[in-house]
Amino acid sequence: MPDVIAVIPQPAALERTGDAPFVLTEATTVVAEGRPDLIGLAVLVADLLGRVGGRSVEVRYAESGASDIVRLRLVENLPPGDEAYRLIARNGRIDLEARTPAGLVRAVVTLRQLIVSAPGGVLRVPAVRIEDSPRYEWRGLSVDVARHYLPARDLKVVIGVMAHYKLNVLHLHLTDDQGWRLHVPSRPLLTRLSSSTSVDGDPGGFYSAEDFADLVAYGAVRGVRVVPEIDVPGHVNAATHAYGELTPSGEPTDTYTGIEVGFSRLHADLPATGAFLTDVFADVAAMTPGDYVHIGGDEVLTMAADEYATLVAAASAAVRAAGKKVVGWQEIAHTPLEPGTVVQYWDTRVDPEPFAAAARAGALLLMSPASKAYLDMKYDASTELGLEWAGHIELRDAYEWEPSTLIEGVPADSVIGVEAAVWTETIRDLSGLTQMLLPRLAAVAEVAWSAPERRDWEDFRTRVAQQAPFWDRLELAWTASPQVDWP
Ligand code: TNX
Repeated sequence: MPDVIAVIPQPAALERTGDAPFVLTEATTVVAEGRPDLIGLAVLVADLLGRVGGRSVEVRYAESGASDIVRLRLVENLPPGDEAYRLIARNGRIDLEARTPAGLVRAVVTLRQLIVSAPGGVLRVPAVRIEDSPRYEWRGLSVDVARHYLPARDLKVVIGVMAHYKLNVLHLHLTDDQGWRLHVPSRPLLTRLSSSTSVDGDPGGFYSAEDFADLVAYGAVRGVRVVPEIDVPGHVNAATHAYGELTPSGEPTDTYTGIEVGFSRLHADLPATGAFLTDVFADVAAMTPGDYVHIGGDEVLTMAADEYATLVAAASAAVRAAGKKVVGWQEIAHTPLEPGTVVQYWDTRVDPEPFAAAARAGALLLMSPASKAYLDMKYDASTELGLEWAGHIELRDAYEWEPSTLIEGVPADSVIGVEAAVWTETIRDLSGLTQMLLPRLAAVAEVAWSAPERRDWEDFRTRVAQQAPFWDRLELAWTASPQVDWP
């Protein structure tokens, strides 16, 4: 019987070549050109092969010997895009080719998923030829670290899981009513006074500038960019608790550890508000090497439309002045937007026309439909954690949906990508988080990466079953959805 091939997300093209498989031996070495950006990656590949093989694998920086090698190479003859790659495995050698180091990272995780342990402890890679590139350039996961704080070491585990499924954007919801999680140099009281709280009186915490830079670097090596979200002009109780000047009375608000939404707000007519937005977004932009900063904009239930538009415009202007592009939750589509602004769609219960209008005006849509991609929704009524306001999301629900036709009147080429989201009102730690993410994150990742004609539920079901040993090896908690025959 041929070795099982179970790559997620499904590659654009994968063929078995019929050659003998590659066998990982004592003599296997990784070969790469000695460029700084390839050296780090070569070390990562060697480490990975060494870890699955239980022995150390060496790296060499010049072509020598044509056998027992895993070769990393930058080439041009590939489908367009930074993330396209080719993987050719056969007896004696594996070639990983891409246009950029980011593309090689995608090839490396595919290789990792192709390794099978055959009887006798032999590790092999079936002889295949894969040519692959993503459908969407934005394949994200949003994590709410405000309702419950998650230490940076846990976020690194999340980044590892994301990279394994070729997701490339970690969106961090860093601020909300319950806590402020990022140190902002110009407003030090935000973390000094508002970081120690979480939902239900659970412990809080925050990321220092160094923690954040370290996380960004950890993601960069794995092809994952960080998009920070500072949620305004609602969801701001942590800010108004730290700075009373942001409230009409001048008095700070009390801490909040419940899970209601929509009650807190900034005020456009207070003198401190403009400076707050300018300084905070300038600081956050300066900490962010990526192109995007998220301004929130969701669920402001106690504000007139014109004041909301004024505050969204002020936050957006601050982000743009700092050289970044703006992302906001779908409510910002009701305000005038600059072309290139990313509108993150989540609430499917509303009129689609404002999104169609925003797209006509040059906005891009990021698809996070709550009923498919909100991975804090319960799988079914028996799920211990999670909420239910957008319904239950079983694995198949997270898999079978089509981003390009989701919003009536929004053309396919206005869709920049797909993002899963996990809100943490009921999730207090990494184990809770991965129970909600796995296996559903793998499903959303395939929606984001694979062409629609390459997606097939029955086929996905059998591939996702093969992921369980990997999650177990990493000691990640996951949910045994009854829709899959787990091994
Ligand atoms: C809606 S979606 C929210 C969050 C909640 C989430 C719970 C969005 C932009 N806002 O504030 O945490 O539902 O599922």
